[in-house]
Amino acid sequence: MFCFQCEQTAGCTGCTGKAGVCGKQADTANLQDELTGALIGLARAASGKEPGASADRAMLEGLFTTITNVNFDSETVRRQIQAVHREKNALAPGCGCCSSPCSRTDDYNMKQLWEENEDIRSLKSLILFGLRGMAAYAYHALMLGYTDKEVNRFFYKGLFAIGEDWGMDELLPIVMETGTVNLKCMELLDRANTETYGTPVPTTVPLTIEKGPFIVVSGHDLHDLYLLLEQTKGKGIHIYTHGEMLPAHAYPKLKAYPHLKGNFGTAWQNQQKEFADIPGAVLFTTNCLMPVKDSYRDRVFTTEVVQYPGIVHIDDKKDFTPVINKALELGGYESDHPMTGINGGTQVTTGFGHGTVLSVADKVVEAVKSGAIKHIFLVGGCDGAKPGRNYYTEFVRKAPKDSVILTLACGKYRFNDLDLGEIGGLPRLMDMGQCNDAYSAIRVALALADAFQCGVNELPLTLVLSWYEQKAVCILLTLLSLGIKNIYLGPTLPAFVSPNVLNYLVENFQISPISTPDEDLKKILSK
Ligand code: FSO
Ligand code: SF4
Repeated sequence: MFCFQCEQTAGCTGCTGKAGVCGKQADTANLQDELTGALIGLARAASGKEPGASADRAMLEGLFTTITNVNFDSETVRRQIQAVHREKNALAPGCGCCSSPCSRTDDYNMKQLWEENEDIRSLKSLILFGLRGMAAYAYHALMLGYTDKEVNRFFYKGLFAIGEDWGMDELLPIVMETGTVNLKCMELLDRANTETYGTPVPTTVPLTIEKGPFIVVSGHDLHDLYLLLEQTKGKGIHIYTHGEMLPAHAYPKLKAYPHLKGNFGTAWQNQQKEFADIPGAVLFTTNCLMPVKDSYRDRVFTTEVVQYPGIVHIDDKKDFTPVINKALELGGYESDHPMTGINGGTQVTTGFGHGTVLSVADKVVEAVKSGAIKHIFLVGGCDGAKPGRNYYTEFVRKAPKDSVILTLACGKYRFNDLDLGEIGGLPRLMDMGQCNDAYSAIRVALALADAFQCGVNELPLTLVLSWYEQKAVCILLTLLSLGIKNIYLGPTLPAFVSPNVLNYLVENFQISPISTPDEDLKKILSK
């Protein structure tokens, strides 16, 4: 196997051997490569044609499946390869039985990519990993009935490019286009989420688990949470969010369920410790699933494209009865079970999406003009297991009192239980939502630039980002495609960015690797 798509990749170069650092076994990793090669074959077969809804669905599922911490189950990956082949044969019906094959619709051998010249490999990896992240967002939107032709078509265009013998000049524009199309995709998901469940409102979320049966819902898919809330109505079961599901509390139509009680635990990488002997059921709707330990193996369930060998999977019929029965059987804690964030806080807040922040835009503009707010930081992105991520906690703690911290995605668990106080009636720490709600941050940044009649790069705004997996890649590409400069990125730079590509990013976008909170704050605030 070879895989270097996430931040925890072995030795900061690549996972090889029997298994990846994430626990993905070599046979599954190889099958995921085969699946990606089949998707490139599908993109080739679709060239000059109009793929239909079933091909689009196979495309999204195939790409989403290969994201870090989503699918550890070889059997389901095999079935997906077959499904992709069926779609390819439907698009190019004569190819399978042609007597003089031209190889134009062949599957791609991913070994070719991993053995490419390092700069080409780097650009193609940026496209591939960006597409994987974007596919997850398109998939969630699709589950709510929202889809976009231009977004769907780009998956084929990007994958087709990966299979071609193209140079830097041809690949670079596609890297940037991945970012541009991802903005459209995040906007689509924002529309799907807000039109279905309402505009998020600021909400305080307790971290205590009340006594009695409960289910913890992890991942990003609001539709699954909604279906589970419906199916558990009046059953005496409490529902808690986990990880990236936390922002669900802010959506009026989800918030309206009285049994949606609070948030369980902290960020994804602590799950093996926090779920040990948990007297409740856990449902994973997306990443980030870690190898399941014996102490809670019988109470974990997966749905959507998440799968783990031996773990009960809830299929597309969405009958959550096994999850509900498990929660009732386990019974929950006998008395209220207080939990805290990593800094000892007992509650967190969320719900500061673009709807809320832009509704008080006048206040923000006034506070910046009067000097009450001197700087705005967006400290967001993924959390992860590697040491060095306490940088983000320290950065937020040390940020001056006249600054505001916007945050999003699971990296916020490093500091979201801190009470940072208020500035001019606004909380200093505002959680904008999941990683896909980077769309909200972009809307706010563009609106502020408009109000001050300047470019986003001229605003007193700095992005301090943490990355872990492929959704962070597509978001970073979106920010670059918008021309946003001076981003601070950590905890380490991606292994798939070659020195030449890094030079390009530094020269054109002034991306900086993070150093220490003190040094970076000094550098940012002295500008
Ligand atoms: Fe975190 Fe995991 Fe949302 Fe990622 S939960 S690391 S960026 O999957 O997707 O933020
Ligand atoms: Fe390694 Fe990350 Fe790939 Fe898992 S997803 S095999 S940890 S690079």
